[in-house]
Amino acid sequence: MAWSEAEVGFMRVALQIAERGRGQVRPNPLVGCVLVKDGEVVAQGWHDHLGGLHAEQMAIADAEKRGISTNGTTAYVTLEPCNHHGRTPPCTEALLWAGITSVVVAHADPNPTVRGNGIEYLRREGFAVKCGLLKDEAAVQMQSFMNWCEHRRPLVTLKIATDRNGAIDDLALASKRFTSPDSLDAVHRLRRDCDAIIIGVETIVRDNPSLTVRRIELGHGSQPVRIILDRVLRTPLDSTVLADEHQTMILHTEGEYENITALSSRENVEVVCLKSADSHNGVDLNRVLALLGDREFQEIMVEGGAETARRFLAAGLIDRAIIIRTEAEFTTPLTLGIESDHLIDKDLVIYREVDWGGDRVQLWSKEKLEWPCQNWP
Ligand code: AOF
Ligand code: ZN
Repeated sequence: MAWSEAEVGFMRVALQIAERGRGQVRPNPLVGCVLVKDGEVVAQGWHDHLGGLHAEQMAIADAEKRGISTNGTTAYVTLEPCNHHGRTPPCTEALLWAGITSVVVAHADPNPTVRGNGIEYLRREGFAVKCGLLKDEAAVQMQSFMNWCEHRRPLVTLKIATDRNGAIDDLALASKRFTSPDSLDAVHRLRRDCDAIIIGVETIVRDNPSLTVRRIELGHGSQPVRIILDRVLRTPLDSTVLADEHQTMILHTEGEYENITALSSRENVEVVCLKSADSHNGVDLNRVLALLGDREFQEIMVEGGAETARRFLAAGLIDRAIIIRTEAEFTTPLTLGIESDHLIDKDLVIYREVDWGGDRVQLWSKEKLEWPCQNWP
């Protein structure tokens, strides 16, 4: 279909305002909508937070607030309007009641419970409907939602921080932060965008991290669930991730473990046994992703340590990698054992190199997977 410059411009605005929901609407996708009358945007809306209005309904409410009639307007919306009663009533009906007569859609909704029906409904009700404007851009913007609808699994981002020689830890020093404040902010933004953070138990034992979003506003978002890969259940009972009020999940393999009762009795802690084909290999990572997919987790991050990172990479389960190389130099270095070649072997390519407050950062992603947005995280 040939699109006019004006149409492209309107959909670009819709995509831009959809970004305002980033980190706030999971497991829903980012969606934006503008209402156009006489060649001008007269109202706009976006999906702002989970349980909040859908983009179309917010745009209609925006018009009402400004005293503008929605009669005869055209809606440009980045996702096919829903036609189901979910957390909100159907957007299709809202568009109808508002007297909107044309709808331009960027991307069909791949969610099986709403798929196709929205556009069908609108056509049946006499709307002029056009689809596919800036479809690829919309697909990138909601890629974790799209990926989840198709595969029922989360996308996995590996984050690694190293010293100037590629070591991830200094065995001579107590654990401390060594990345720049800008890098730390970026990591917290990334955490806010993730449903879960995965770490190996060794990292819990050595660093006792809290793995929460603290440096930036959480807004309507929720803290990511901390997931500990802990084959034989040795997470210390006084770990920070157990002591605070946020959620932690501990995944172990079959066996009799002393502290299982103490761990399971914590309100914020869930202990799950995953069968492992080979007990020496630790928790089966494919099963981990399947479990998280069942819970509608769409975006997760692997934050360490070295063994966990290597196992995820070896299994070909890394979709993106963020490698932060600092100026620090460790005296007793613990090397990571992951070089560029290993990433390339697993079909990852460098998307971009950036500077985060003096740290040199490589952003990698699977060959056909676009980076979620220009300035992400
Ligand atoms: C729209 N406009 O702005 C969004 C849509 O649980 P609910 O009721 O919020 O519905 C969530 C589903 O609706 C979500 O999985 C996706 O298929 C669609 N999202 N639809 O018409 C919107 N966010
Ligand atoms: Zn809707």
